[in-house]
Amino acid sequence: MAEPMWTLTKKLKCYLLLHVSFLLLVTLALAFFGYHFLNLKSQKLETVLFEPSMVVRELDNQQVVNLSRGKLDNQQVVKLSRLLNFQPNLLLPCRHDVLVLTPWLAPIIWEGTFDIDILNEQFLLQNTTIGLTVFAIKKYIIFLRLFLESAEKNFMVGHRVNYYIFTDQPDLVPRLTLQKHRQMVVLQVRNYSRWQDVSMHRMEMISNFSTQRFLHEVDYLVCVDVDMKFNDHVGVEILSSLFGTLHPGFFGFSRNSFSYEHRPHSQAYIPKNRGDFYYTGAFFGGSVREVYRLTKACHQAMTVDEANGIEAVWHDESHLNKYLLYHKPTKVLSPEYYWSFHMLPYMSEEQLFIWRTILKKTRFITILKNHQKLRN
Ligand code: 48C
Repeated sequence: MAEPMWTLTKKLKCYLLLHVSFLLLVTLALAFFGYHFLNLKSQKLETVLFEPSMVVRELDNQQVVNLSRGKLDNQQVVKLSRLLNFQPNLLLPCRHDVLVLTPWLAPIIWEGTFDIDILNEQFLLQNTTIGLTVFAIKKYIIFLRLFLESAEKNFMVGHRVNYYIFTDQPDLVPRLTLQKHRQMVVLQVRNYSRWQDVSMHRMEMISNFSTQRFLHEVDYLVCVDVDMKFNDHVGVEILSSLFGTLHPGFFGFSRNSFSYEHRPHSQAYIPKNRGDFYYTGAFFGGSVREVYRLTKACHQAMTVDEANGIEAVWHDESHLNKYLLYHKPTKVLSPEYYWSFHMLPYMSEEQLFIWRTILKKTRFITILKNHQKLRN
């Protein structure tokens, strides 16, 4: 039976009212949950944005308490030490007496230019392993014990280190008890009658072993001379993709007096009035990949020179300088990292005064005064 109109209208109004109320409730509910969801999202985003980076994290209060009770591992100790470090002063340069940045924005490492606690934390958290290559061939084997003992005391302390010892006399390599996370790898290699050839073929052997072993075993390579001693801290501050070390004998001199190879038909040729710095062949390094490229290029260049009947004036060191001129190092080590007290008698008063002023550390030092006796 048909319903009176007014009844229908009333029912319609009730239906519409219910429908609108329902929609209103749904809208309110959506608005409520939507607000909280977005709010949570923004909080999460903020956390992610401002969460400490992987590399450096700060300890929470409980960890600080644990530290005071001696319950933290060395990585956490490193982190806490960072909290106690001073804030860098933007208006006060760390060194005003020496250049600390190259024109290509590579840092030049001097005492006072780095905070070792921050750097240790960064490299520890990346579980970095450093390979130290050293050659002890023929009579140079006698330097190995002091070299290794001083490395145990001052080289990359607290980090993972592989000592790669290239020698023709493996039985004479001293067997030291090493710190935790360090190992000694003895690599038997041939010798050469001329000391120049021994020195130059280091590039070939480092490049060969870089692909065979180093690429899979370590993150960085540090390649040094053996007639040396680690006299003070040498740590992760030196690590970068590619680094060279300033030779103290040419420090502050015009590049025209650098002992570059100036004969055009040598592969190590550098024209007069060219050059940035004079780097020593006794201390260089970088990532395995970059050291492989450097040593491979230098070995190839020396092979070409040999075929052309020419030998660069300072052998592998000349080729290293050529390479680093055209492949700029990403970090430069100051003469703190290659110092020879044997040079002092040959220095002028002015030079001695300058060194007394700027040289705050002698970290890696020569221990052989006269090479000739040993080489003949
Ligand atoms: O191991 C040897 N044996 C040699 O007869 C000649 C060089 N060498 C290696 O080459 C040593 O590691 C030397 O330290 C290095 C070349 N460097 C020197 O002779 C001086 N430090 C300049």
